[in-house]
Amino acid sequence: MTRDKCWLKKKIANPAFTGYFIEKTDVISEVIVQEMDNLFLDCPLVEKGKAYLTFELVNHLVLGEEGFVLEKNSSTLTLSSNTTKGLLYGLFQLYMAEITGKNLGEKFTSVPDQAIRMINHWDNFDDSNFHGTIERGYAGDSVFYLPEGEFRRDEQLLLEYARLLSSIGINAISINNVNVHKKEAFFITDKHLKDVKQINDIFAKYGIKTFLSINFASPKIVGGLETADPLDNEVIAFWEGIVQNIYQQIPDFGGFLIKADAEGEPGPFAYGRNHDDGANMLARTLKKFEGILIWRCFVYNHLQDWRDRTTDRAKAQYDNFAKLDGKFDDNVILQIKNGPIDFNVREPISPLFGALRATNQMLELQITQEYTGQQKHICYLVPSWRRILDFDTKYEVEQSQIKDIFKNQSPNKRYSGIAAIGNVGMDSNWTGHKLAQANFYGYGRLIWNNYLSKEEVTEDWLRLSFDLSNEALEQLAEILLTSWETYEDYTAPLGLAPALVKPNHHYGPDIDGYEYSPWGCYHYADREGLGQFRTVAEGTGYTQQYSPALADYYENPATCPDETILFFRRMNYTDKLKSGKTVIQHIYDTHFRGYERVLEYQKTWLSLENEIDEKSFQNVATRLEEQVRCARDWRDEINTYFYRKSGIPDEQGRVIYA
Ligand code: BDP
Repeated sequence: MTRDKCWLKKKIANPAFTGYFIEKTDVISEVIVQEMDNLFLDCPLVEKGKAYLTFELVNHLVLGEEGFVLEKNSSTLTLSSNTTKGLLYGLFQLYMAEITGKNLGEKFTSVPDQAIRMINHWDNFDDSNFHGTIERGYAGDSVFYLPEGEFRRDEQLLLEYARLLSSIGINAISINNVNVHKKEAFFITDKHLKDVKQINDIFAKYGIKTFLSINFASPKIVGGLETADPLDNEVIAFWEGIVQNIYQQIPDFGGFLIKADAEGEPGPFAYGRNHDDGANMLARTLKKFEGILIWRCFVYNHLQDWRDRTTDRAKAQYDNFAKLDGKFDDNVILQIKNGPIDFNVREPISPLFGALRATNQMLELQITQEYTGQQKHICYLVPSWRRILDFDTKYEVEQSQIKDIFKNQSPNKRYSGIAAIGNVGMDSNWTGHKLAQANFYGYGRLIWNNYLSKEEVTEDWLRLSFDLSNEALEQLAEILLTSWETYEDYTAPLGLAPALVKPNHHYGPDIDGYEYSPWGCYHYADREGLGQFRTVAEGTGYTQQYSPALADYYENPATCPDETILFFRRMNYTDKLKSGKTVIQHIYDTHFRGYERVLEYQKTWLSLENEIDEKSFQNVATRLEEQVRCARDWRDEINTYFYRKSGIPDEQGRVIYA
């Protein structure tokens, strides 16, 4: 399938750019030579006055394994790094600077802020019904697996994907769903290792490590044992054999990712063991091959009784893992979702961040828009990730912001970083919605450089993707940069997001869909008010899982911020928020505002027909029709519901009492 334009497919149009003359080819790898061709071949090659680009392998401590320097010196540009991998990153950066017209100055040094920068694929090889699909995927089938339940083996496609990943600095990837179905459990065996190796080797060329998601019950499913007890000798021997065999065939294999004891996936709890028992056993088998074991903290009881208000899903991860701090081996990494529940449009930060001081840790974000419009709605997530990275946990440590915690509080800094669930599939533009490509691109840029502004990332992507007038660029940047809050406006205000959405597929409103279910996502609305019971004074005491300063901040109604107030506490409809509005009026106003904004986005987009390539224009225009329809549903269902519950009319008389 031919792929549409994406950020690596633009020709350098800058008339001042005269091409590069490469020197010192002896230090550059095959892939760099290829990329010189791919990226710079189409530029006007004017022999005279051509700039020299030299590559240098150096030995500069500050650059680490992946950093690079681009230095200008009269007519020569020197790209240096300690490794060829770093040179490759520098080359991509150079290309992007040429396209966006960015002046990198006389000397530009770039070193990634996070050691591991990963994409997790939730791609299904076999989930009994839907082969080759992607769990929570909205861009077509998997790039790895065919609908017939086979590996796709499309080397060209995977190479293109590897290039995209590498160009934004991704250095690790897991290639199968964390919900590991029966056939996928056999990925770790000879039955599939050849195919895994093919994928591994393609990504390795671009400096990307391949990981497999594993099933904790593999000793039973694959090995035919009676048990998967992590302390059982036969189980240990089983895993040792499996790992030994994998590394024999794929010496540079990354390691395993695992979801255990969550949402029905097997784990150590079944044997009366804990997560450190399970994780350490696996990690020890990987250790001598320098393999890593990434253990997810998304562990909670999805069968809780809604009648029992003392059980709180939000508390589960901290309760399960904070007490295990320091008990994990040094090649185990705990991977923690940004919020305590799931990937809702807005949640407070998981209280595990900052609480773990002696455990390698990674943040887990979600690029695929499971809860944020499923790549039918424009919802640009970089502004939300920017806020997450900058969030201050208020622990009394030197650097208490989220972005600093992973490396500072992981005993083995090389084993810390950020992962996210990817959003690509077989759709010709990779992400289904053209503008969702900006989430993929922005994720990589932001986790490489945790200090980049959301405006800069946005402008870069727009310049790399379209040929826009300055005015159009501003208009599109405005749409992208406001779209996350717009989505929040017309869906779930004040931290109510975990409730209100349609159960299972998570698209569109269903206010009571989760209300009397075992999933732990409730709004508790009655005729007086709504909101969770998570304070000490009135509820589960979830607030106390934060640092002392934040615990007080969230506990106290005077300081708890409006944006997540109903996540923490119950309020009456007539209570005033910090904005001065009543809760009910806020709900009405945000829903009307959100919908109006989507209409404006649509108007703006349609006015840009001449500025956008035909395919992308139609792609977004069609999806905007659906966004308008869906936003209207959200607006009217939420507003009418709360109007009926509260009996309080909208100050402006807009709500339909149908
Ligand atoms: C939820 C998804 C579900 C995933 C789960 C996870 O709805 O499909 O399996 O998270 O992260 O967001 O494991």
